[in-house]
Amino acid sequence: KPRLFSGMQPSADSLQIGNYIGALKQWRDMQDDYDAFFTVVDLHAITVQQDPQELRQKTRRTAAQYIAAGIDSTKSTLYVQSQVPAHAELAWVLSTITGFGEAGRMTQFKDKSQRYGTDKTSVGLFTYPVLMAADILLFQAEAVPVGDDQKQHVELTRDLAERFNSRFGETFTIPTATIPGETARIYDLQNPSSKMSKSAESQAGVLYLLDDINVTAKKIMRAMTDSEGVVRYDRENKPGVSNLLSIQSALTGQTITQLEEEYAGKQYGHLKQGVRDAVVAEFEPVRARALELLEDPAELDRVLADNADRAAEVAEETLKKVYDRVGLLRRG
Ligand code: AQP
Repeated sequence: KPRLFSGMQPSADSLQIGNYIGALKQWRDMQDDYDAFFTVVDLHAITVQQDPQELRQKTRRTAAQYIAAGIDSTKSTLYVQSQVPAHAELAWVLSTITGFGEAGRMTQFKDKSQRYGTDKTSVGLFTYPVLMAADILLFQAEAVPVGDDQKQHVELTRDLAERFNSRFGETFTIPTATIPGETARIYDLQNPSSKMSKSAESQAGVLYLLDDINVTAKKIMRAMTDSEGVVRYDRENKPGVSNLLSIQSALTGQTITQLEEEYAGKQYGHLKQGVRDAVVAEFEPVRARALELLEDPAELDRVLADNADRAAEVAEETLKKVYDRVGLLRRG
């Protein structure tokens, strides 16, 4: 089977619906057709300040949400990034073939560094995409299912793989980002011109997988819309309504056009109720299962450790090849 790699940062207690639609849902749908590696990328999460106790909890919680959403750790490899040292080791090698200007063009870095200011922006945040390239290339992944916001990082990964291959000989498989169609990017419900983020400053417009279902329902009913009163998709002029349509479409599989027809002549309240019902139906069982899994952290840690062993085997093989190609003197 072809290889697949993807991951998410344990940067909050709960994943949000953008992570679910952009990544997790795709993962679940693809895991049967691929030899898949799903990682909780804790080394990425520490590129911004984290509380150490909380980080461990968030890492477990993220893993529990993967399993609760349907990732099967007997079919796919589900592990924690820092438990496989090859990630950091390959990242170093790749950083030596990454241009400073090239890394500086990444829009996620530009956005985040603007948010944090120069003093709080770490070098790690700058080299984040290089670590991501290492994650993907270690597993010789062909497919990388991500949300639209990560497309640029996967492009960089491809460039680095091609550069390494041409400089040192064929080593890496060139990966492709698989991005879910027109509904790939989900926006904040209160600020529909910005991407929804799990570590957003205000939680009012973020739909968290582990939120109480009533809280989720309320956030949807209070979502920002506009004064036109017509349910139609127009990302530029009607970002709030368009976002709600995207969410419902992604969860129910109905097209945007079908939804526009369904809501023709109806008010925004109807749209919000439709979205609420779709989200609640999807989230309720995932939330219940995740909370159940978190009641036995020792068992969860055991599954993660077993899976990390499996991942390390594959990763070590690639790393060894890379060290040889680059000319590092190996122990006999
Ligand atoms: N709003 C979104 N719409 C669609 N997809 C999204 N993803 C994230 N937000 C949206 C996808 O979720 C995966 C996990 O991403 P990550 O945790 O590595 O980091 P991120 O992209 O920075 O996600 P967040 O939620 O915004 O996290 P924080 O707040 O920690 O930065 C990726 O596949 C991403 O595309």
